[in-house]
Amino acid sequence: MKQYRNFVDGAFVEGTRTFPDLNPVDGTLVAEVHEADAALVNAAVAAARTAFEGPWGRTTMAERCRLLRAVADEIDRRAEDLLGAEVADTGKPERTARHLDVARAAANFRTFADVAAAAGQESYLTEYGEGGRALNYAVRKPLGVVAAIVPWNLPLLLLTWKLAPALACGNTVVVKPSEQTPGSATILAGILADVGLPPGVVNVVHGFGKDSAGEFLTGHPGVDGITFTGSSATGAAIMAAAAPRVRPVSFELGGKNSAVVFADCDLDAAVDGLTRSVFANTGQVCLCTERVYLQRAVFDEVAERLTTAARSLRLGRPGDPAVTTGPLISAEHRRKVLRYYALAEKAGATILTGGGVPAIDDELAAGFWVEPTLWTGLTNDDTVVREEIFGPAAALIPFDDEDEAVALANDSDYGLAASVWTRDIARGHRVAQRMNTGIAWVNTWFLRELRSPFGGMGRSGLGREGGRHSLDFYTETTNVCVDLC
Ligand code: NAD
Ligand code: 6OD
Repeated sequence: MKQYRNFVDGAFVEGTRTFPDLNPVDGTLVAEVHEADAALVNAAVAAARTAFEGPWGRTTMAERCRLLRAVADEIDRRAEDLLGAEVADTGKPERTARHLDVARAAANFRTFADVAAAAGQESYLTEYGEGGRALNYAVRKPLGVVAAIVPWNLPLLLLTWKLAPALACGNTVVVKPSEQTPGSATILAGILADVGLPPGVVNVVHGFGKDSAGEFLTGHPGVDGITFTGSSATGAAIMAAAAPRVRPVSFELGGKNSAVVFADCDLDAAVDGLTRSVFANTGQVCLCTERVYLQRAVFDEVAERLTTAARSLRLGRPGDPAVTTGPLISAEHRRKVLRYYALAEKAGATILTGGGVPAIDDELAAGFWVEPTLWTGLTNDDTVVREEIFGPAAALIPFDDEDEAVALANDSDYGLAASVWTRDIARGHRVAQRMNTGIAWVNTWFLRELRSPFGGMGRSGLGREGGRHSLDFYTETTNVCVDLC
């Protein structure tokens, strides 16, 4: 049986106990994962500290950027290994994993090498008193030992989104991948060692959150900053863990994202975009749309076309090129999603399609499948329209005018993403700017510019990452003021 071990101080290390890594497609065992206990997490943080205080702390930006580019090249070279691990752990179609997860991992390393290499520093010539002058300039320094905790939905994309800028800035890192998707992080640890990252610069500890590696790491006094992507509830727990030592945190959390579709939009493009935004990765992308607001004049047509699109999604094995949609990540997550399906019915929703567990081949029956689902007849007051489902489901809700659409979309505790569909470019800008979300797309969805700020408002997160915003989080700044008189 395949073993996924921890990676500490440049070596793969066993845990005192193991837990199973299951393939969500059919419930079979992918690997045994070695759980890091408190002592091993201590060792990982100590190794990261030693590496930070050693030669890594004295590397130049140019050296680190060269290493980042070498990592990207090695990711490309070992794409099939990473792809295999990602697909086995998540069950997502190979096409999705290849184009989204693995390609983005390499792009993350290249982008942050470019961003870091191009970053300047802030400086001011300050005039004071009677002809006095001083030079103020800000020096960026790495935070130190960074804890990076990531979820299971886009495991490699989200890990490298944090790791690349943290390393570019000169930090050392202890990574805690999701217990459900330990594979790609373990392979990446080997890649980092192969391209020459010194021992201790990146460590990977496996385990769970509570009473396990996650809590051991976030509560560790040797950690200088925490970057976390995951649920809002876990974000709150990590914030509490970081509070006593007032450590910086960066949070990318849950969403309850809206799409606003105006009657003047290009309907073909909107239906295509909505199909992707509701059902991509089986709805398990934090940016996925779960609330679709449709202008009344096109409500019936869009509802009908979206239903047809949902019904044409093909569930099945990741390697089948005709398959569009994989399973949910786990039995526990499926129970949660099905609870929302039941709540929608109880609230009187009309189920346009889906609503339950699909009929599927016997050999996949032990997998965690659910039907792509669309509802009408719900309002913003219903629980399923307020809480994040994180599954392939959305409620379609009518609106009459722009102000009503904006009010409905902004009526949420979350504020991660929105999309606006219209041919009226002025309205597109106007409505997008009024969205209380970290990102608002117009006539597209999940089109990413890695230098732009990414993050959420409200329960969706704290801070921004991406481009120079990542550099801001992964560094501390000393302002030097030199009197020139
Ligand atoms: P989760 O919060 O349950 O777990 C995320 C990670 O945190 C895992 O590695 C887990 O082991 C760890 N963890 C759990 N409890 C912990 C604790 N008390 N202390 C330290 N670590 C702990 O989230 P999930 O179920 O893995 O992921 C799905 C959630 O992530 C959804 O809410 C989704 O919206 C969100 N998400 C957000 C973004 C974003 O960019 N905003 C991206 C992806 C996923
Ligand atoms: O594209 C990104 O950089 C990013 N952080 C995406 C997050 C997706 C959430 O599931």
